[in-house]
Amino acid sequence: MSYFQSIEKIKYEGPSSRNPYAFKFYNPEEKIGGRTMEEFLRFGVAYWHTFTEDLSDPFGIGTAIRPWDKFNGMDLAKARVEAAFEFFEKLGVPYFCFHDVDIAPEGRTLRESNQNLDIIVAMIKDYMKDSKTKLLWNTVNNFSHPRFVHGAASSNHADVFAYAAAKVKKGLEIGKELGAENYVFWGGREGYETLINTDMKLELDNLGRFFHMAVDYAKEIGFDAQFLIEPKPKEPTSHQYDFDVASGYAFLQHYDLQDYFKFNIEANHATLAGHTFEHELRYARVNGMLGSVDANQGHPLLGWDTDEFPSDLYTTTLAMYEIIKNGGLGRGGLNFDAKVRRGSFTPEDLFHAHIVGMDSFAVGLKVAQKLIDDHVLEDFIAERYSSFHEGIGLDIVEGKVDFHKLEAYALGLTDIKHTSGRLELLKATMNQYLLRAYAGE
Ligand code: XLS
Ligand code: CA
Ligand code: CA
Repeated sequence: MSYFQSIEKIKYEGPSSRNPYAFKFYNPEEKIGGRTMEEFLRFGVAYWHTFTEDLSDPFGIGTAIRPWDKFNGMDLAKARVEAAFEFFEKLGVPYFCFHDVDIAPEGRTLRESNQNLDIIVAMIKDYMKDSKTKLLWNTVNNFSHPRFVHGAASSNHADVFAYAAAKVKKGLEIGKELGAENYVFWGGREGYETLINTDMKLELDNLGRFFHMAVDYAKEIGFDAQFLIEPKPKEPTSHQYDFDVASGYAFLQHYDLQDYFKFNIEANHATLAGHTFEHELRYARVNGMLGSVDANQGHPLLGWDTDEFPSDLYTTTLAMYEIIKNGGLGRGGLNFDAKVRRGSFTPEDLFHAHIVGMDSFAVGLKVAQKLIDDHVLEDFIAERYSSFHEGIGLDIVEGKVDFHKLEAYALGLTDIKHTSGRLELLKATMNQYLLRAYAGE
């Protein structure tokens, strides 16, 4: 049975194509900086937003019309797997990602939930044999069910800590079974609403213990995926413990976990934290902690996690700049943790959404590579910091001075000459590079 019968395989047709079911910029075989776009971008489809999501919001029920709507329970779970692999094939994506509850319904007991998972995981494994699409990462949903009302590993209730551990244990086993490249921990409800009922120290220590147990269990079963923490500052709790990369990195170092984790950076979470997407990528990169990316975008006027498909070329360019400078994402990829808008409820919209996301990152890759090849930002930045390349600056960098020497030097200064930061000139140059890529140059 076909779920997307009217849609053919999406092909690259180039910037002038008017075919809505074609890539205009994403050309999987095109080589950029020595690697094909497909190898470099490592796109992934988020199972939850594409196959499970019904597009409901706090003010209205779901609007999504999906060809698998007629099924229920385990039949629905199976239909979604069939639809998913048809979608992956038609879109030509190399990866997908899921939470446990996206692929199989929860049972009345943990045992029953695990049995449901076993059936669907076996089915997915079977489909993966004939598909080029692999598992970028999996995770477990330890936040939706009422048992997680006060958190999971940071819950006040020890039974919930145990239940959450059992679910992650199963998640790690599933990751191993399906050959996942990474395993993600997003905070979910790991945070708090108010300090007047919260033991923050115990919650943080418990989170640290939980992650160590996960590391130990992965080692025990020989699951060698890269572990990833996905920071988010708020939502659902008002204070999430993994606020951003900087606070997440401090947490990992404090609990001696920094060697086992990297970060999965989501664009919308970065902006919720009051940062740019590229800030989070840079912070992770310069600390050797950039693992993977949740490729989406927030709405500039809304203060919550809208998870829109990425279309802002300026941002995708700056993001790809960081990723190229990182030497790629290694085992990570660009997962479209993004959902179509509530008004875009047809199955066709799922294709349009992924096409705009893939094309936007392809443009970002091309423009960023060109900027790097031409040393546009590098030369300017090197010149801007040139005072550290010689004299007192070089002595500072090489650790040859102390406050006494710096004071003696400063006392002899009469005039400090600054140069312009040339922000507007650099933005104009960026626009030039972006428009040249649009013209196919
Ligand atoms: C929610 C998160 C979540 C993680 C995986 O805001 O983005 O979907 O990516 O649990
Ligand atoms: Ca995410
Ligand atoms: Ca999100």
